[in-house]
Amino acid sequence: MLQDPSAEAAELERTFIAIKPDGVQRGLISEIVSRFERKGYKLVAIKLVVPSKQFAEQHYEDLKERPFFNGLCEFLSSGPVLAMVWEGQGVIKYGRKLIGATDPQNSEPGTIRGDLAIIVGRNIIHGSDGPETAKNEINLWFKPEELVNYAHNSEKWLYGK
Ligand code: IDP
Ligand code: MG
Repeated sequence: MLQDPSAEAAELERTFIAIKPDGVQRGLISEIVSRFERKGYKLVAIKLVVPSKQFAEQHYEDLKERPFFNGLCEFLSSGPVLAMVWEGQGVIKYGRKLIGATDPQNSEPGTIRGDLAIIVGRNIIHGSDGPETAKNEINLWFKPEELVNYAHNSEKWLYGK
């Protein structure tokens, strides 16, 4: 049963995480990547990109009625963004916990935004907020061939199988 590849596939969960231009410019890439890596999640895709404004608008489409939408999209497209896909059991929901509340004024200490950011407009990181958005965002930012399927040696220690 544990050897059944279809059972393994059912457990596979992936989320889209991006370090925004402020996080990149502030030299926080390794700090942020290491928090996901040390938790035990598996990095399956990573690239540094400068998204166009139109691409940023697509990414944040659900926020287009909000007053900060234009500034947000201007900012996301203002410089390099580190786009990543992380995999692991529960990574979508727990990834959001690692990131912390949207407004760093409300993010708990110990979270990425709580420890490393001060204002909501410069909160350094994005993470998918659910399974549907994770799927859409991964498809928006990455081509299928950019996602790397591989076994990680740590998995048997992380998951006990
Ligand atoms: P999230 O990034 O925690 O998922 P969302 O509500 O999806 O939060 O908002 C997307 C991004 O828009 C936030 O990360 C933040 O950069 C920005 N944002 C959200 N609310 C405000 C606001 O009230 N003023 C300015 N920027 C905001
Ligand atoms: Mg969001």
